[in-house]
Amino acid sequence: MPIKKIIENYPYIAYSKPILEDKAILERAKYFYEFMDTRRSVREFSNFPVAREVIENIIKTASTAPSGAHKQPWTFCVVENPEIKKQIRIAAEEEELQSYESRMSSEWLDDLKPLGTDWHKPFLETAPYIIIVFRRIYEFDDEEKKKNNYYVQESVGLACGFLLAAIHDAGLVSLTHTPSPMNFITKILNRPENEKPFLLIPVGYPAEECWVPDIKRKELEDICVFY
Ligand code: IYR
Repeated sequence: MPIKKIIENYPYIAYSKPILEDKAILERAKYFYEFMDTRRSVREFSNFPVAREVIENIIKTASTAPSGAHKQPWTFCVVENPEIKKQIRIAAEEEELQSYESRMSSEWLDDLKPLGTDWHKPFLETAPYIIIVFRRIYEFDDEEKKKNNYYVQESVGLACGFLLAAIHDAGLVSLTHTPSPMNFITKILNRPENEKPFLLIPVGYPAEECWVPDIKRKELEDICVFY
């Protein structure tokens, strides 16, 4: 079999993966589930440094996610500069203070109580990096004409999932943080109009003493139906 061919004028490459035995497939599936089940959102970070190359590889993994028409409609801004981290913390805490004090419903606040969140966001300065994920709504073609991307929300969500898995795989921890509204980020990082902030993800090592809520995950029967 050839490894390359042209189909309808477009280049294709043969896709092949080693075929595993049933037992090996099951072992890997179980192992990966058990590994991913140890991932937790962490709010207490160490300031211990992480090599930039680690972050670069994690982001390359995120960018392997599928996306609408393979447009890869995402930009990952990595903030390591302490001054910029501080500006982000101040602006995020200003919004969060208002959210917690007046914008969020009492039902919402009650739902968050077991997670112990509040408007203080020290991790935005403590973590060695904040990865800020932007969704790119449109691009400019060669004639400077706007071209919309497709399924941007879904695509960027998938890339963030890959990103969190890669962070966990590297032995680091993260938090999916969504200060609301998030337009301050666009201004601080001076991002172009076609990019909208999607998620702030502090990344680093957990603090030496790090506590996470004792949450339980839903059972398979409660999340899955076979037909
Ligand atoms: N964005 C706020 C509030 C918040 C909302 C939900 I839903 C969470 O799961 C966690 C927090 C914050 O980051 O504190």
